[in-house]
Amino acid sequence: MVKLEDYSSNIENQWCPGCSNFGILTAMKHALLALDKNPEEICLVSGIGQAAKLPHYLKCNFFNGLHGRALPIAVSINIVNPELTTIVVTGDGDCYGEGGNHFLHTIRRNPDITLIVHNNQIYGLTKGQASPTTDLWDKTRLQFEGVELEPLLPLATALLHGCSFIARGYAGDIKHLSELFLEAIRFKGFSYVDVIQPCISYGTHTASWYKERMYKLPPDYDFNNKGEALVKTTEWGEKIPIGILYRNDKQRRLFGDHFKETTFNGKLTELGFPPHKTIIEMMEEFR
Ligand SMILES: Cc1ncc(C[n+]2csc(CCOP(=O)(O)OP(=O)(O)O)c2C)c(N)n1
Ligand code: SF4
Ligand SMILES: [Mg+2]
Repeated sequence: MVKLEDYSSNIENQWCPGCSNFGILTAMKHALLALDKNPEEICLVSGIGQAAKLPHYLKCNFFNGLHGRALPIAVSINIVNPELTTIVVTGDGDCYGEGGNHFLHTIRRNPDITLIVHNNQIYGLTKGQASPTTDLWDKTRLQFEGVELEPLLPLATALLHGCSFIARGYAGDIKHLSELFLEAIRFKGFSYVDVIQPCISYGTHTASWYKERMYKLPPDYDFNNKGEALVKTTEWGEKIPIGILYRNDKQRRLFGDHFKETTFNGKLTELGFPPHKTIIEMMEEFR
């Protein structure tokens, strides 16, 4: 039986005191505890940013790579070793800006991984430039006359590209958030949770701004209905829905299934590298 302490890392935390990222970290630990998996069965993958530091503060396998590039790494990890529970932890800049292309194409691939985006609507680590989700005309430390771009609607984008599990949580509601994480991780296929994460140092909105607008989707909301989900995933501003916005229970084909059916149906890690030839033998073929 796993205990909460099993996931505790002794790396010194670099987040601002009082940052809402701490709530996400606690929610993640509780979700992993409820999964009852040992730390060695989990792999967290991140890029660069405040959000991307989360794997440092949790004891399990992790890969901390380049800005915006967490998703392709996670897809590869999942293909090579599908037994690892692979979770990407990223920020709104990392995922929707620098990594925006990977966001779209990973949804199309449908690998069996979970994506968690700490959405503080700002570039936190680099001290407050606008991100793809900063609201229109919000003033930042760089865009001091206001942001003149319409914000991206990432949840609606995910829905339109076939993502089968789409949720939004709030970093301040740890119980609800850990339940969303648990459902997302258990979901077979690409699952995606965008987390409202107020940045108290550089964010354009306070925690109260979010609290006044957020509401939990009612129990009679039908998250299997794509039409209703389109309405909810585009709702932002006066009202902000949280909960599972969309779930497609008709399982889509997983990325890698075709390869398993036609080429190799085992764990790639068992093949070793290179699979059949040495690198020198392979290079000889190109001479
Ligand atoms: C290729 C590249 N471009 C830019 C940067 C600088 N940079 C580091 S973190 C960051 C923004 C991170 O924002 P976000 O993903 O929203 O994370 P947060 O810090 O807000 O959690 C940027 C632009 C970088 N490290 N690499
Ligand atoms: S800059 Fe914002 S997101 Fe980053 S640690 Fe500080 S409060 Fe948190
Ligand atoms: Mg951010």
